[in-house]
Amino acid sequence: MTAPTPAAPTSSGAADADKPLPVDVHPAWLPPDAFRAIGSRRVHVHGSGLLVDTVTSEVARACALHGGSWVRTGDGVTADGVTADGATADGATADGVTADGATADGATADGATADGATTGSADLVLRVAGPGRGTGPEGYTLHRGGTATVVEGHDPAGLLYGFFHAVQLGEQAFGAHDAGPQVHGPALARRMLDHWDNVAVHPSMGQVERGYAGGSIFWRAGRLREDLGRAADYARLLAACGINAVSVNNVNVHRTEALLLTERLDDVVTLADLFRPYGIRTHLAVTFAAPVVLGGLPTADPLDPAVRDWWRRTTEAVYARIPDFGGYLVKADSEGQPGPHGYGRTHVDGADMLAEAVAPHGGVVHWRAFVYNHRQDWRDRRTDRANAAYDAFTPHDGAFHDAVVVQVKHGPIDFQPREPVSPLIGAMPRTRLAVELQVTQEYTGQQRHVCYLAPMWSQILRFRFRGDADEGSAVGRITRGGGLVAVSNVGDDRFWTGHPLAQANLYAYGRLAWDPDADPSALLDAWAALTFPAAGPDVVAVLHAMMDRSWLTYEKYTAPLGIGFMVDPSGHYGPAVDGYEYSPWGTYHFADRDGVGVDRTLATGTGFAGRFPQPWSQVYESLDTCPDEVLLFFHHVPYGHRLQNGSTVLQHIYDTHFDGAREAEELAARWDDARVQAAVGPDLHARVRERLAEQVHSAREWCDQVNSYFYRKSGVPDAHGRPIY
Ligand code: GCV
Repeated sequence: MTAPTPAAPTSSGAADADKPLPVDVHPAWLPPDAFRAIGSRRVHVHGSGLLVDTVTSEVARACALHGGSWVRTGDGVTADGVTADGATADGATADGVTADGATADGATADGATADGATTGSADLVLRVAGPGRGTGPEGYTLHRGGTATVVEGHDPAGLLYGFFHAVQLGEQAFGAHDAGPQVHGPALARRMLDHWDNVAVHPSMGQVERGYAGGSIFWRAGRLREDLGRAADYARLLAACGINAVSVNNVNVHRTEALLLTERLDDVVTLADLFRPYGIRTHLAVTFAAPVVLGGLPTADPLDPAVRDWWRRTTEAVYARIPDFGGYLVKADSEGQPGPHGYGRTHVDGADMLAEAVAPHGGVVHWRAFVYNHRQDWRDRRTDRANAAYDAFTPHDGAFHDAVVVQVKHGPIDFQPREPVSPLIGAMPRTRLAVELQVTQEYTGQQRHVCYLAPMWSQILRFRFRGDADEGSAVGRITRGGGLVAVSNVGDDRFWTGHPLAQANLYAYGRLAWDPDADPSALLDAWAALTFPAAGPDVVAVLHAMMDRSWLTYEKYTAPLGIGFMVDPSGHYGPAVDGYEYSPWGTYHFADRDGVGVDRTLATGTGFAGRFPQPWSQVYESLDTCPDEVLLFFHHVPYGHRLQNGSTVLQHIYDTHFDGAREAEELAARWDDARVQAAVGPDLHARVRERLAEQVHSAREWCDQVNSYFYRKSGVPDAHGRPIY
């Protein structure tokens, strides 16, 4: 799939030609068929600017594919592309369209006026209407009424998102009249993906850190890729699910990657040019040590005037080349990355220095809160990694510059399949916060296992820090200040994500960032309808049966009851129950012959439960009320402790592991269905089948290792006498 770089109609009225899709790259949620409903109709685009050009280009491509016609008016330009009458397939006609907004015969094509005031005979009108009508930035209205469906963008970005909404609706966009214009707009202003892509192949982390889908679509072996067609296609896919910001390099900024800020800025300019037509701003991860490693200064002390001046000048140079540059992303004083602590300064000192450099240009600094002691003594039970970010950042609430967004991982540890929500998110009311999710499946099966993560993210976004009655304390509300961020899961794999069903995670993430209250099951429907247009209700039902609860299946056969980190330390795939137990990383389960879990209570433990406001502090503190799924995160209990579900901890571990392994087998059996194969195509079907075989194998390994471990520790057999080793 290769998207054209959208361009304004030229003086001959032509929009950019569509390029044929290379057959070997899967089109994800934008296959040609997804554009059938629009592309087979008469479409009128009205408005001006780059993003309206993009919409025009998309419409032209759709009409070229499906035989419809289009007209573009606005800003003194009129162009049309009536393919049905034998005109050129690239959406441009040779029928005498002039650059002055009128056709040669003095009337605009298709009955529309040059100012777009009438809809003429169009079936779909896409126009920029400007503010008003209840929309906000990037918003739009969609109205199925009269003879035409009308999408009106608040601004060109709104038109782009409205267009993709109409694509997603397909024929429904042209169905029965609705009650009136529906107003749509993003709940969160910044909807971002971070790439942990390295420019140079890292000796242990490779081209993409925690990447499970091949190489990077941006970088290859130390250089910007020559063929950036995939990056352009990616921009298009992202716009179609609502993403508007991308950071293009790993937060662990190594030597080569550091250079992107200065001598290799051209590469960033090139990527920004690819993203811009799809309404996506480009961000860059930078090293805090840049003044030293790039600028030759003796220090990176944020209070040193020469350092501040270096950042100011360097940032000016970036904006001179990329006027809409999004800003910097910084992992500082974290897992060995340099930061202000090295100079005796605070996070505020460091982040504000960068904010002062980007703010005059409209940029932001994403300052990550993933800060903890990764050289902990495992013998020391008082130090708790779960407390680290909370303790490091809450004293600074209200102190950060307005252009700083503190970026907080959703859980207090590190993207485990189950963690409580990070209490830091609820404890910084005077700071702009972004919540960070992980679409790449580092700890959730590495895109070898089916694991639809939207239900987990939805649960996080709906979590209310001050209880059910306080809607304003929901994570999805709090994050309005800074937006939602996630680590991307794509690579140069021809299915984009290694496991083709992992595409759904990327799509759903974008949609949840647009609307944190969206229903994960409805998002799966939307994704499936776009991605597999040939899938009837029976096949969609199979996808639901496989994916809706796949996160819970994964949880069942891996680490139990929220304890986390029983994963192989070398690659974070597969079981190693004690893999981290005697390590410096601060992730322990403390299993012994009597029990398991971490005491994080205020009364007798590390006090983590007390970092939550009421009611959660009390809910988590008490064994009687702590939810089963996070019990071992908060409490160290005997194996015989009875869960709220009535089972003992040990029997629950046995049961869930056997169940999980069996459910993995059921997934594989469901996929083996001729109707599914027909709907998704043999190629994709084969790839998923291959991954499912590995999932079944891996789930069995997890089940047997975890069960055997606890049986050997406790000496207590399974109540049902199933095989344990
Ligand atoms: C980019 C985890 C991952 C690291 C990652 C880090 C982070 O520890 O395993 O690969 O580094 O999180 O979020 O910075």
